[in-house]
Amino acid sequence: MRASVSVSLDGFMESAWGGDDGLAGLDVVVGAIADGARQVHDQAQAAAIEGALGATGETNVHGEMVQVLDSAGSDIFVEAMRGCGRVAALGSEEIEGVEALGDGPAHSYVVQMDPVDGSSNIDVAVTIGSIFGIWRRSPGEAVSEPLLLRPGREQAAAVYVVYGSSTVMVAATPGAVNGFTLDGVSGDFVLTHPAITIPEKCEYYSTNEGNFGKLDARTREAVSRLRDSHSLRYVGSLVADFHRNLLKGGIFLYPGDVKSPEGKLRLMYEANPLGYVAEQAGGAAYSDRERILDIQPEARHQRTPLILGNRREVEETVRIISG
Ligand code: AHM
Ligand code: MG
Repeated sequence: MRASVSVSLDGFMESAWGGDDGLAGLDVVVGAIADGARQVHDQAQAAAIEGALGATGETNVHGEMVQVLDSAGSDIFVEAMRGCGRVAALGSEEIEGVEALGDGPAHSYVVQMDPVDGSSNIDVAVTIGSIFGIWRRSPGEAVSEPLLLRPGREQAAAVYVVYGSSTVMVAATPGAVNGFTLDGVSGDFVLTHPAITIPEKCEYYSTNEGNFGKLDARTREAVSRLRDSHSLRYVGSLVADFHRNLLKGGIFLYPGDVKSPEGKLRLMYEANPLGYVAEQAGGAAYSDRERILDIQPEARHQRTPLILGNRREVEETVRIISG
């Protein structure tokens, strides 16, 4: 396995945000995410050989089994965020409390992450991901819980990484969404998907059809309508399903059901960052009733229904679900 060294992000400075002074140091944060992603990529590739598959035997704050790679990925990104010197506080799907990383003037960002998304796919060599929402911190702002309870529309940037047949990092900054592919030889991320916009045509829908019987009547109607007019693709890793829909055109749904009205996915670690990417690429993200980025969070680990992707299909689906 390669030693941890800084990776270069080909073209990020030029392609990202057009030199917005309000985002000084963002390239350092995104570079640290890239560095962590390369390490997670290496660990995922080697996991079976090094006996690092399976569960740790512990459960996380959501009551879910923690996989060995969940735990390793969390440690890698906590260290990457701490080490970059620009992140004041970190919230994580895998960590109950707030990680306070620094309160100096350079610590001008707050990050919330799902370090390893799609954990149930690790043991079967299917695509997984990592997700990051990045908010600004004003100088002197206290590093405590309220700093991490801000709506998604205030994000400065959002990033996800998909570890699939190749490893791709997608970074969204105001008005720009760019994709960088990991060069397995040099360890650098190379700009391969400049200026991503979600296609007008919605080819696919992605949802867990096995939950159909648990949905209310209006949500069933919305899913049935998509079923009749679109091809189904469902990996069961949110990042993988979203990435396909972003590049090829599609809609992802994880609605609430009769037993779990708020669904399964987490507002701060999954819905907000991917909602931000979707909107910057011309798409949309809603719960069953409102724009994801406008939800005022009440708890860092709260869940939300999520309808994400092609703007026209998202709006029509929300219209049906909300009656
Ligand atoms: P995780 O973050 O603990 O891996 O769980 C979230 C995952 C998403 O990646 C995916 O969209 C969803 O759970 C799949 O759930 P289900 O198996 O119920 O379809
Ligand atoms: Mg997840």
